[in-house]
Amino acid sequence: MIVTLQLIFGYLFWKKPAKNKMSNTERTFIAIKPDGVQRGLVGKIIQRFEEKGFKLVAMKMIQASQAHLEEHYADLSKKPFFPGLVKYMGSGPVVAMVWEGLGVVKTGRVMLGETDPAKSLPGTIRGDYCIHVGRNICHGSDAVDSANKEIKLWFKDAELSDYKSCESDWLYE
Ligand code: IDP
Ligand code: MG
Repeated sequence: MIVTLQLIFGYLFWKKPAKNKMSNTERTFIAIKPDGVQRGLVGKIIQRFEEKGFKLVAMKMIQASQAHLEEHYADLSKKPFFPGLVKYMGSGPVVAMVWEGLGVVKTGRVMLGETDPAKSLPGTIRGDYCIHVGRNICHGSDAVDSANKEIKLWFKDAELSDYKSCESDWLYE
């Protein structure tokens, strides 16, 4: 009897984990595109994420294959600019990174600015450092699900570092 009551109360008052609960360990995939690398903007872009307080979890320089880039941009495969986009992204090395922190996917996109640099506000990466939509120097995942997919596509599990940042107690209450 007591067990049954416990089960009923347990079920009624059990707090389901919120599906979209924000987490300090949310991760996003950020890449500095070939033009960002060629134009010497790697340090500046990394600095913005570091100074914000996000934690660098993985980073590598890689010249991606056509097949890899076609998979990365699969959602855009019907767009007229798709072949040019894949060619541009494969035209040189990119710096691929994983950054971690509360709301990092959404905030990362805000820090990047709009897809079209002409519509990006000053103070954003694209607003400050580039001009044309086809040469917008950086990539950032647009949602938590796509971030997780992109991280899997670009990094092996063993390449993701698991460490506690010494800043974390001063960044989060
Ligand atoms: P995002 O990078 O801001 O998420 P998406 O719409 O996902 O923007 O497009 C992916 C990339 O495709 C852009 O970052 C840009 O490099 C390129 N792109 C998007 N629209 C155009 C266009 O109209 N012309 C040329 N390239 C484009
Ligand atoms: Mg996108």
